[in-house]
Amino acid sequence: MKFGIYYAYWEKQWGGDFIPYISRVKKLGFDILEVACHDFLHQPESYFPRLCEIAESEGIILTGGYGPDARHDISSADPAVVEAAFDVYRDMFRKMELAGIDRLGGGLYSYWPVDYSVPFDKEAAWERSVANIRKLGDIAADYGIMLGMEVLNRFEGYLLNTAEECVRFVDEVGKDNVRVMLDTFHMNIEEDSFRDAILTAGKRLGHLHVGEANRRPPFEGGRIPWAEIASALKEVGYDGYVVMEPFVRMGGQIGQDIRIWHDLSGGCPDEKLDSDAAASVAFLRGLMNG
Ligand SMILES: [Mn+2]
Repeated sequence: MKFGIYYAYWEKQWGGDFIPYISRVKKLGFDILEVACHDFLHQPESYFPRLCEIAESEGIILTGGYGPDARHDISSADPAVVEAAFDVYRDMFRKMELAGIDRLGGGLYSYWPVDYSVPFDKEAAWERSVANIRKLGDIAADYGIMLGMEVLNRFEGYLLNTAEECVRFVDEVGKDNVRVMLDTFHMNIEEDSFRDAILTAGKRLGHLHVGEANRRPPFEGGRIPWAEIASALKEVGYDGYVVMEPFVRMGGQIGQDIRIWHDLSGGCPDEKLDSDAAASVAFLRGLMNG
């Protein structure tokens, strides 16, 4: 198994320059750097081959995360919004290919975070989403990209809240490159059992995010049953990536979107964030590869 971390651990705004994180995460003991594809639209074309080259030279794998804006909601009832979504994804996939990124995960089947002041019809959104993700899966396949349908908790999304729902969704879509994606932070809220959720996903599991219940990096003795998760992953023969997605600092658009209203970092310097991440990946590696 390979292990990664989402760059946003150190940031307050989405996007920006991911290149400095490549050597940093390598030094900390990771195999993978997950980047945000939110503003690939605004990056100059020349950025992506450079990103690819530097990652390759460091031996770091890049993966992509994306929480679609409401203006790019593929499940929308407004055809203009859906068309805008396809345009954004096409551009993103092309740039991902240039950057050597072969998988994208997140609430791609809807938008994020959901605005509950706007009324919605889950059944109708589900139908539109299945039909449009089917098309999106074919487009992604042209760029060699796998799409992870990330199951989100009720406060952030309404379409896919459990592994069972996601399996049903992915089966309706019926594309090999459209897979189930789980995240222990969301599972902790919605699933009865971590093990059962992973077994339910089974071979359809395409990507996994890990984090504590309060989104700290996983640690031994934390509140999430890491040994149970490791053994369930082994049981289903999961050979994909395990990417931690910690958020501990307040502020910026990231703090706003993630709802961080108290400082979980204790105001620590970046060096402490680094050592916590290094300890976390060593722990996961020992547990899951052991
Ligand atoms: Mn996640």
